[in-house]
Amino acid sequence: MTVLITGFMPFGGQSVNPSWEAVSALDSTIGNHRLEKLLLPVEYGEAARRVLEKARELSPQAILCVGQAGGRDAVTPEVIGINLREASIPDNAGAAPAGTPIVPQGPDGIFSTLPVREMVAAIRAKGIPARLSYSAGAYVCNDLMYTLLNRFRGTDIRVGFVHVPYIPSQGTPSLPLEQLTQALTAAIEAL
Ligand code: PCA
Repeated sequence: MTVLITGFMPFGGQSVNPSWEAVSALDSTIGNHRLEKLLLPVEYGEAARRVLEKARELSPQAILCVGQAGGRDAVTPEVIGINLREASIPDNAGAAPAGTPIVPQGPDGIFSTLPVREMVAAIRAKGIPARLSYSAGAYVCNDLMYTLLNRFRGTDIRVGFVHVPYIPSQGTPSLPLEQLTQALTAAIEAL
C-alpha cells in the first residue's frame, strides 16, 4: 500500500525538527508499503491543506504524520485529535489562535484510525521506548491530525499521528535519531 508520511519544519527557535530528520531518513519501501514523504510548514491550516492536496494526487491507503514533542522521553502514537486550536507560541506564520474550533460544529474529538497499540508494541519490540499518548496538544500537530481524521472519517483512508522526542542536539530528554527512524519503521510495519 501507499503510505503518505509527513514531518515538520523546525519551530519555536529550534534549528532542526526530529520528525523530518527521522522521516527523511526512512527507506522508501518498508515491507509491502511504498512511502511518500512530505515536509510540512508549522502553520495552522496550511499543514493540513498541503497533506490533503498531496493525498488527492497519490490516493494513499494510510497517512502517518510525525511531529516533535519536546519534553517527552518516548515515541508516542496519538490516540485522539481534538477540535481545538490553542497556541502556546505563535506558529511559523505568526498565527496564535486561542480557544477556537478547527472545524465549527465538528465532533469534539476523533480517534486515530491507525493501529496505535500494535504500533507501540512493535516499537517496544525493537527496544525503543514507546507509549500511547492521549493528547496531541492544541497546536499545529493536533490541528493536522484532527483535520485529516475529520476529512477521512468514514472512508478507507487511515490516518494517525506519532510524536517523537528531541534528538540529543536539542536537549533532554532525547532519543538518538537512528532510534526515531527505527521506531517509525516499526510503526509502519505494524500498519
Ligand atoms: N510539533 C508541534 C508542531 C510541529 C511539531 O513538530 C506540535 O506538537 O504541535
